[in-house]
Amino acid sequence: MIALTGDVTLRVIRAEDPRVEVGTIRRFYRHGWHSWSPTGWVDPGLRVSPIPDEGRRLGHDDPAHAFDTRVGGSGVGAAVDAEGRVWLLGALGTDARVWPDGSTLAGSSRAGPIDWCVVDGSVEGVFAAYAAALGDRLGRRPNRRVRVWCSWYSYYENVSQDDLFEIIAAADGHDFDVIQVDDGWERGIGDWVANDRFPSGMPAIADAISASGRTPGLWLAPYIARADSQLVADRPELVLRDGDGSPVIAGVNWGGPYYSLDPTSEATAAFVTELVERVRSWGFAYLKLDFLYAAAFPGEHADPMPRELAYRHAAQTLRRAAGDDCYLLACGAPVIPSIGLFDGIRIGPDVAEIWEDPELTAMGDYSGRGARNAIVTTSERLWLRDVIDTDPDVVYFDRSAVELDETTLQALRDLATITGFIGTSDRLDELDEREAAALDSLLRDTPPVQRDTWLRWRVGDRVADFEWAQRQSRGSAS
Ligand code: 9PG
Repeated sequence: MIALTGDVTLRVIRAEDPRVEVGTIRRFYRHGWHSWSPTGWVDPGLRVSPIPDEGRRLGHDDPAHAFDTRVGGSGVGAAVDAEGRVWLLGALGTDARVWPDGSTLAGSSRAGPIDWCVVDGSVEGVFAAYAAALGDRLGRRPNRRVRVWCSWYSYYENVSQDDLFEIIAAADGHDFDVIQVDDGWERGIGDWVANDRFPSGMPAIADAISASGRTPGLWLAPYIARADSQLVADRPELVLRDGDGSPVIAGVNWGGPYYSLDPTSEATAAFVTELVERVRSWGFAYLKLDFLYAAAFPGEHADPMPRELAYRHAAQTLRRAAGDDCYLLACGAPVIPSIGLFDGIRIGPDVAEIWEDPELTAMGDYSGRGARNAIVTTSERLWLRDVIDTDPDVVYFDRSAVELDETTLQALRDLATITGFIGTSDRLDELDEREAAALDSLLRDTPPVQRDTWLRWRVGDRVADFEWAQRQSRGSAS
């Protein structure tokens, strides 16, 4: 099939190991595996070093390529040739990898022969054509403008019901659609019952949010469980195992390792279905489903299948259990396999009150918290907004709570306007008048948004250029 739209030529080929002859490859578009994984245009000869810290390494990018020394990407890759023409090789199936190999773009799929898009033309044109093809193949959910208050970036894991009741009151007069309780409400990762800071129980929180006219939102990490959770003690059969029968560790956080649950086992599907139905019955209609990459980890599946196909099963289980009218935001999620099943997806690492964490930068980990990592990865993934809602993570308005300069805060606001996914975590009653006005203007105004070049946008009458963030010492990564 060959389609020509404007300046773009698109072919669909079926192959297990496609090769696209480019000629001299000047730049390579490396697409990170999941929400937090580094993404962007890099030197094709870039040497990458494994992240030395094992816990960080596990949550950083595709574990099957954690020790690669050459650059490669997940699902899609692109190259700029000597004349400035862009060539894109992008999977229309799962389990695909693309990397620069001499004068070619090389691909392979662990799922066997799959369909691939081969597109050439302008950079905006090739990504738009690929996004359209992905939507046709994997499905599209309605595109929505989302205005959400989320508890994470002010309260973190200490959030309490009293904090929520205060925020619900303080949100009065601000145009939020969703108030979302993040990590910190649960007894433990895997043990999805309200903890002591929520003595009234989660239905009371959902009721209070609903009564204020907003959609109640809740954070869950349904496909992981902490090693020391009650779930792992009671239901060890849910845990994904490796070839030796040991639990698969998907990462280290919350002070210890957490395991993947086997997304292909009927027992896990029943557990996840019951969990999602339960939180839906509490009244939550917006779910931030986090650490989903764990459902695409390698392991001995109960029903053997390629691991991103297993992830797609997990996504289907979540959608079926939540129902069509529940907003599902995927986070820490393999990006391409999330299309069509989730309403939105986080497309970068966590924003933070700091520009970067020097310790993470020193180990070459650009998937960690920090405004720089979030701005760089998100601005390189904006092509996805054609096919799925894209969440750039929160904007800060309370200047006293952050170490970020005005340029950075403006970039976060611009990314929110461009994506139409507007989030904040600020303690609303601590905003001064000017800060509250800035929040309201972001929530209410819909200035026209237009793309000038890959990283330069027009937002109303302003230019939003994300190039400067790239130049702020991301080492050799971009
Ligand atoms: C809650 C948070 C917030 C946030 C998510 C996600 O690598 N790590 O250890 C790691 C920890 C937390 C994290 C990302 C990576 O953040 O993106 O918005 O919901 O979980 O725990």
